[in-house]
Amino acid sequence: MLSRLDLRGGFTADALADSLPRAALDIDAALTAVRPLVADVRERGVEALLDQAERFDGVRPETIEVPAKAMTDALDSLDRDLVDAINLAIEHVRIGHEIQMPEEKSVEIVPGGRVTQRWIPMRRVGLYVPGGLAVYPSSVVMNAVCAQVAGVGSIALTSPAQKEFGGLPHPTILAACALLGIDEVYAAGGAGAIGMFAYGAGSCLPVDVITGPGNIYVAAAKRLVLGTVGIDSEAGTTEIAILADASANPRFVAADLLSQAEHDPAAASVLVTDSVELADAVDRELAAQAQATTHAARVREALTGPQSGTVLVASLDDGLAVVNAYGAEHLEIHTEDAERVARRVDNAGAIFVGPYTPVPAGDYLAGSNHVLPTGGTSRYSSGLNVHAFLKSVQQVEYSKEALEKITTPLVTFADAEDLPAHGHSLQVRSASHQ
Ligand code: HSO
Ligand code: ZN
Repeated sequence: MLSRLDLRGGFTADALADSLPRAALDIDAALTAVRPLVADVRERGVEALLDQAERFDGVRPETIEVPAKAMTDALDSLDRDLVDAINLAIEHVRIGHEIQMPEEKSVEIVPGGRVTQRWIPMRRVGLYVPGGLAVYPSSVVMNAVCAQVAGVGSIALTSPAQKEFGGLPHPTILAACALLGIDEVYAAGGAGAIGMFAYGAGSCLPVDVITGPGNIYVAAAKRLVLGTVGIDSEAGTTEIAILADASANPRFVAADLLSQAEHDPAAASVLVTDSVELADAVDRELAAQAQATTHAARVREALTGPQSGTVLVASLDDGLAVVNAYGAEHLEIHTEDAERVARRVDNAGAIFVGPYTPVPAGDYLAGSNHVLPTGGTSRYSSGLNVHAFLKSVQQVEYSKEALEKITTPLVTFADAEDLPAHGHSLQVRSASHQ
């Protein structure tokens, strides 16, 4: 079922990244499309947002502000088992993110001269939650809990207006907000909503950081406003790679490849293995499981698309080179001694170790975050974590005696850069230079 790339004859590290299955994204075209939408919101504020909702979501909300009652109503009518599941996710994700909080550290550089590393939460953040095909209350949890654990004081959330809900965001999104205690919620989606967060519109004041997944237009709009605000890493169409050897269970492997294919016809499912027998068995399983699954058409399109496939390698070492070059959003390890193998992975949004840690566990309840870098960007960026909502400040304090100790070398340094006034600012304080 999956196409095959046979690298058992070997490969060169340089050519590897380009030869692997990967979706092509035209972010430049998206940037051109979203530029006027963001500019319009910057100029006309709420009116522009309402116009864009009418045009793209097919409904013109009465206002962009979601009333508190809409959120409590949504929670009241939510299935109780789902309420329990969301609450469990909140609890697990909170615990999983609390360990990310950095500690303030302080060091004495010279006696009486100290540098302290402080961590300060962002004052105000904007969380984007997509609508449309994908309505994910789990993404509300991932974004909001992370911001709350970081200690952000002001959290706003936006999600597209839905026609069938009278111009409000989807009720499960609103119910999740109620459970999380998020009361500033907007009915606005797409690039315009990113403009709203960056520049403010109506009662929505500008934020300092925007996070959250979205389609390519949302991603492009976030790139556009970067500099005015901070953004998290780009979380695009979902990807799963699985590194497996002959010991893997093909039913598990197939089920996991299929689970992410269910998100989107453009989703990528990639198997990397040194076992042809396993690859064949996974193909057989995929064919059977894909037929029986609810979103069969979408799954089939994703699994047979050019972004998905099996990569055959000569050895586990080669498999590791392949997964490190690919840098998947999600990487599962189904090998002997999986934990040791996982430690050799440098590039992945998140790593799922062993046969009983499927990606969907992390999508909802494992306690990790599911907003993860896609498209190979795990090379240089991380999954959503508290650092997206924190900044560090170095606080510096020297005593008279400590400053005296660095005066002479500093003056030498400053003179070498032809900046004598720098040296002078120390000399005026120095007993030995007066
Ligand atoms: N796998 C998606 C997240 C998600 N799955 C939400 C289910 N709901 C991207 O990591
Ligand atoms: Zn998922």
